[in-house]
Amino acid sequence: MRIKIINPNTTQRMTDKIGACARAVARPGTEIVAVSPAMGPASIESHYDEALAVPGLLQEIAAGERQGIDGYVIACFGDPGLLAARELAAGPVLGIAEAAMHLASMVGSSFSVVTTLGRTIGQARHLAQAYGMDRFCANVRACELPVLALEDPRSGARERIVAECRRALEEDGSDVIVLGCAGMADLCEHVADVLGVPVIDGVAAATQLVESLVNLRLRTSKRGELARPLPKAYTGALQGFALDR
Ligand code: 5HY
Repeated sequence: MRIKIINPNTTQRMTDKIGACARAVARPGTEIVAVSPAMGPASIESHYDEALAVPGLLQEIAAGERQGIDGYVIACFGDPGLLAARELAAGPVLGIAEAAMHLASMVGSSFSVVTTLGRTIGQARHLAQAYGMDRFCANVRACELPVLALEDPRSGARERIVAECRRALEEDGSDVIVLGCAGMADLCEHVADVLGVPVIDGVAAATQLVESLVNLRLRTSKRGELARPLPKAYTGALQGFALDR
């Protein structure tokens, strides 16, 4: 089975880390292809960044359809372009926020999301609502860390994330932690060891869930809303996005 993990930001160092974390949980026989699009933002920290990350992400989905990819993971906690990607792909597509929240709801009574910048809290809350996970989501918190600080060993990111996760358990009444950025994937085990509660990284969660869906031969239904988009012309910089059928 071949699974494509798409980091919609263009920071290759983070993509390499995400790929390594996915391979660490993938089953034998699963090939993980981890990519960043040729175009997009260096990090995604706003609605503007998210919107501009989607065309590159969709180019990678379209390429995956030509490469015989069985399933996809969108490795950004905003799950940007998830439904558009599902329309384009035959196989299953999961977002890391969606996967992490669903697994969190199965191993505790409520979870807290710990994310990077405060300005992304709204998007995480919005996704919890959209996925019907808001009744399990005790709170969404931020460490006020820029996403790319996660790639800088001198930033003290790990200590700040552990501290915020500890505060979440003390103040939110939650018993599970969801890490709110793909760039935190490599910290999951450490945070779980320190705090002694389930800590969920969406990259690992989504990788295993996509594997399960493919194994169960479950693919996105093309009957209604998520059917392949109808062919039409796109102009300007988007000309290349026209679909043949
Ligand atoms: C992410 N941004 O997972 C999100 C995290 C965030 O570039 N990768 C990013 O803060 O929304």
